[in-house]
Amino acid sequence: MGSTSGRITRREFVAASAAGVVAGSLARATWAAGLEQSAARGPFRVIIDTDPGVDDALALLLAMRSPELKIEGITPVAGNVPLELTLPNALRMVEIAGRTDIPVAAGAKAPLVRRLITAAQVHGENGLGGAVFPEPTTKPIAEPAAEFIRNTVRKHPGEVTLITIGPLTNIATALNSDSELAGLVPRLVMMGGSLSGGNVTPAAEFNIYVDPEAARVVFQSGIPITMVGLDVTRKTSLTEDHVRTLQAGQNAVSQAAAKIARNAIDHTRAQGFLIGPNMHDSLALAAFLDPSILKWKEYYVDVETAGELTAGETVGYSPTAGDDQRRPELAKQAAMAMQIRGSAPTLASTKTSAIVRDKFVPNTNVAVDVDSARFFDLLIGRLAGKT
Ligand SMILES: [Ca+2]
Repeated sequence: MGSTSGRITRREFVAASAAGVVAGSLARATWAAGLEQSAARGPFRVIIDTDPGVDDALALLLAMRSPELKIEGITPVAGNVPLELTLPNALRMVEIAGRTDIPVAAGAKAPLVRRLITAAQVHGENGLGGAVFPEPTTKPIAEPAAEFIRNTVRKHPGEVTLITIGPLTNIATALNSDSELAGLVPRLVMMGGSLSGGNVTPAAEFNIYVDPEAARVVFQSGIPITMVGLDVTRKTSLTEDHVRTLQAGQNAVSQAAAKIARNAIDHTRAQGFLIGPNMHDSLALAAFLDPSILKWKEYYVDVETAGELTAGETVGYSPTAGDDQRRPELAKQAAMAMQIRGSAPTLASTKTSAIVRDKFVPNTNVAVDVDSARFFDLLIGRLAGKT
């Protein structure tokens, strides 16, 4: 959808983004249909951007056990713990899965413009909840993550889905380096955001909180986005039964997953929580593998970057959310006329209007409900090697 040569102007970019949203609706339809036929169509090319991270580790193992995926590469980023840990943790996972054929490219050490805030209190000092695995012997490729993402997308235009389960720094860096790149990405599936309150602050989910400016680049890029946020991941909880099933699995992936899961549950319990840890990142993978596990609703989503308390909040606009229902014959008309409104301009600002966009155009398919039992059947079944 972008112009084919040279830098594009702001006007062209806006036009391309609008076209991208329309193309995105089509892509969404073919995406879901395509997955049903995936056995016949062969695997989907994906890049997994990640900050392992306890649930990242399980998500990576799930991905590497999923024949629907052709994993072009894994791109660790700083997030749950610093890059000095997320990079070797990603390498450990490819070694455990026997998938050292998958390139791992080192990503950003820090967010675009902010200091790195980690979640070591949740993921343990080593990022894997204290589960210890040997030092990896596999090395990352020489190409940095953002370059790897750009080159891989350019090599297979329209084919590489980005699955992001960490802060979006690597993706934003790739998009900022190449104004046509967004138009070549068919879809980005993220664990991130929330339309029902945050987990790091009352407003923000961790992945968006860490690098809100990067998240904003992604949401405004025109790439059709699938958002699997706290609205649904909070409804997943790992149990003792899941761990027992993993422990019974007679393969390296199952045993490693059991060890990570065991530590994660113990850690959660030690903190006094009544239910096991949420499987945030694996649910994003599952959403790509089988979208029918979740329920979806289209929103225009943007990211708060200016707030002193709310940076990283994902704000979802929908003509059918919030307002009282109208008579059906007026509802469609009102939806078409709905403007995207931001905060009122201050007296000191040169802006005079609160209107951000003239008209509602969805950019994100947001997961709003999940069948948790079906999700765990997929996750635990594949990790344990039963399916
Ligand atoms: Ca993560």
